[in-house]
Amino acid sequence: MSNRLNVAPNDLSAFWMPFTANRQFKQAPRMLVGAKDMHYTTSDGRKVLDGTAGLWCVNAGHCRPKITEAIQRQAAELDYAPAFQMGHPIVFELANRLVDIAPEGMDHVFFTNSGSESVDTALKIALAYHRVRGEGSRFRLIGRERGYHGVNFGGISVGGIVSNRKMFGTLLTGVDHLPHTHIPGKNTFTRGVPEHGADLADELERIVALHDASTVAAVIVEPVAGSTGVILPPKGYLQRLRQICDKHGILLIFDEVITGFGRLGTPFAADYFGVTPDIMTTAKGVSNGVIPMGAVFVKKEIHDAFMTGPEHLIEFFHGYTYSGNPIASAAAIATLDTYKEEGLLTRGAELAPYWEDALHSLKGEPHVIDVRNIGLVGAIELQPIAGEPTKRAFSAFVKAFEKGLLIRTTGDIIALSPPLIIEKNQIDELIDGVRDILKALD
Ligand code: PXG
Ligand code: PLP
Repeated sequence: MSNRLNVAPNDLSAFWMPFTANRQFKQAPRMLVGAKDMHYTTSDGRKVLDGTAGLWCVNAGHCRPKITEAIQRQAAELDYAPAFQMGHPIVFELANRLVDIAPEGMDHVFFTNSGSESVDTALKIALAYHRVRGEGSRFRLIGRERGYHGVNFGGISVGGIVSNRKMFGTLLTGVDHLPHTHIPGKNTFTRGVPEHGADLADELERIVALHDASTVAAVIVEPVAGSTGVILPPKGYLQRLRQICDKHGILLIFDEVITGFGRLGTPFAADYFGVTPDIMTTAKGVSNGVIPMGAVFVKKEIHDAFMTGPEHLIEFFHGYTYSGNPIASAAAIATLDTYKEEGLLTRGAELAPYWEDALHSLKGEPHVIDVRNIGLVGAIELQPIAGEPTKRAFSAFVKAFEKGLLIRTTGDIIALSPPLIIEKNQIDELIDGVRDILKALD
């Protein structure tokens, strides 16, 4: 017999919250109880404008009827089907739909349940791909400083966030890191992609020379780094990474967990920059964040390299209980329908100039030392309080929530990434709200 009745309904202690200051939160909880389109509703009945699409994932806005209905229908019809050695039609339909909108040549999809799982899946595909081709000596993975690739062991190994790595032992071996591309002295208050720094891609040549190309399997980067404060690739940088990878037979992985599904005003960042990776990791926007799902896109040649040997044997020893589960698949198809009907995968491009002007109008406001933008992403970097990094931005976050705005902060950077359905007057509301908060900050 459950003892649930003995637990006070407002007892917050059992849930160990992810990436949260648990003790602080539980003293003054910020609870969301409802959502519709651009807004959340709080437990005290207030409306909060969503300036972050949840956590960069609710690209079509909240509680969209088509997605809700698809989930309800699917849950009543086929709730779960085994993912291994069995199939159901919905996931095949979804894979075809995704390939249709993916960059040219990315013809196959492997399903996961999160960005972290997508990243570890992509790294494993890269290693195994070289091995099945008889190049098993390519075991090294190259990430980048300030990269975020989720929290699983592969992802934190190639990731470049010290606090996400330092507690967890030796991580994966054979990993090296490119330098990040944030160079404040040279690129400040840049509108869109910055001018300076394409040569930072040449560091890959140095790393390859050190280890020898015959040991390097793959390079993984976020085309635009989101989590560590919106760091843009300098003009020509991604093209140069692509060239160096090609020259040395190294796979290029784009982690598009944030940039995928319209965030930059194109379906994927690969489209925005005109650079096609070999493997592309996605999650978040694939299902509008509503049901956990991730999708790893793979070039035909990589997939086909596995399709050799006796046909009754499993080709790739990897997969999750919930890979492509029916309800997530139905949610994702309804999400793609919604994106299509409302033109959301390119709406960011229409709004980007307005968004850019609005963001850059914050230049000159108190504490603002940089503003960056691309597509429907923005970052406002604040001067940290001396000796107390992150405190100023966190207090902006708390004040914003009290004022009815959901913003996201990382370090002393405010990151904004609203649902792609945002209207111009809501952009004004968001940016003017941030302006008022900046003026009131210590
Ligand atoms: N890769 C990238 C590029 C990401 O941005 C992940 C992998 C991991 O995805 P999952 O689904 O395992 O969380 C991410 C996730 C933030 C923030 O505020 C960013 C993420 C997640 C939560 C918060 O910057 N990115
Ligand atoms: N741990 C145990 C004991 C399991 O049996 C399984 C899956 O069968 C897993 C972990 C992996 O779970 P998932 O497939 O949901 O990632």
